[in-house]
Amino acid sequence: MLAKSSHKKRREDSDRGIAASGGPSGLSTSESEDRALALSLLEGARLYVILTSHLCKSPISETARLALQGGADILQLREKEMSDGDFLRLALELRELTARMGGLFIVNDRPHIALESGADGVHLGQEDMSIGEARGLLGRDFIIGLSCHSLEQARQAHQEGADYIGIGPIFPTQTKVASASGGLPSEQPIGAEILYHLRNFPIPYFAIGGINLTNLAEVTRVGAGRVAVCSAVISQDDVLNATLQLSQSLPRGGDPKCQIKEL
Ligand code: TZP
Ligand code: MG
Repeated sequence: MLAKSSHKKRREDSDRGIAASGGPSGLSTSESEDRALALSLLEGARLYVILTSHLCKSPISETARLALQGGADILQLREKEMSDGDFLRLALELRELTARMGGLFIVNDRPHIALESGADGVHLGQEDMSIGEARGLLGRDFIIGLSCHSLEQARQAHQEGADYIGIGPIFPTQTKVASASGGLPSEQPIGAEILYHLRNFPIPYFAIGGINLTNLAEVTRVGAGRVAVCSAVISQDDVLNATLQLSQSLPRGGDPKCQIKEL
């Protein structure tokens, strides 16, 4: 987790209307340290859990607590329908929880709430604002992640300065419901093979979409040592055990690509 003082400082800077990129040089010493710390936590992260209230079987904060206890490294708050006010209240709660228990906290879609809540970063989709725009609002210290659905989008995300990507959906997922017209491209499963082609990708990539304990080996065997899950954790009766099992099945320490098998 980032030092509480750094979360607090970001909120204060934001209250004064100072983007986190700081002064004319863009990076003050402490902000550089914050970024280095955030990136090292991101590098070490293996299990990324996405929280959406209506998919949780228990209250979302309890689900979040159990997920962290079970070994989740990153929590993302993803609420498509919620008002900004309710989202902010929840984000502040999750910020406090992740800071206390250890874990990065990422806000889906709403950069202003990422700033306001002192989150560690924001996660954007292909249809959201650009990485450059988000960076301008949030500054260098914030982690910016992007959802990608192809190798081309992945390379582009890296070029544009994303800190990590989510790549998927790898498997069919009920969490992103396909539209009646057969689903948007971003909702069609793309299969695990793409992960093999990402094995030397320069920034962390999280395999996402329909991943659970049963099919986890299909992604780890092609080098994806980082996964993002929603229903496999938050919709389970026993969130703690579900998280523990996933977390313990992912390689910890060293290079997550160490398990790669040739296709
Ligand atoms: N982006 C691609 S698939 C997906 C998102 C947000 C949903 C992941 O949910 P689940 O339940 O792990 O399939
Ligand atoms: Mg989005």
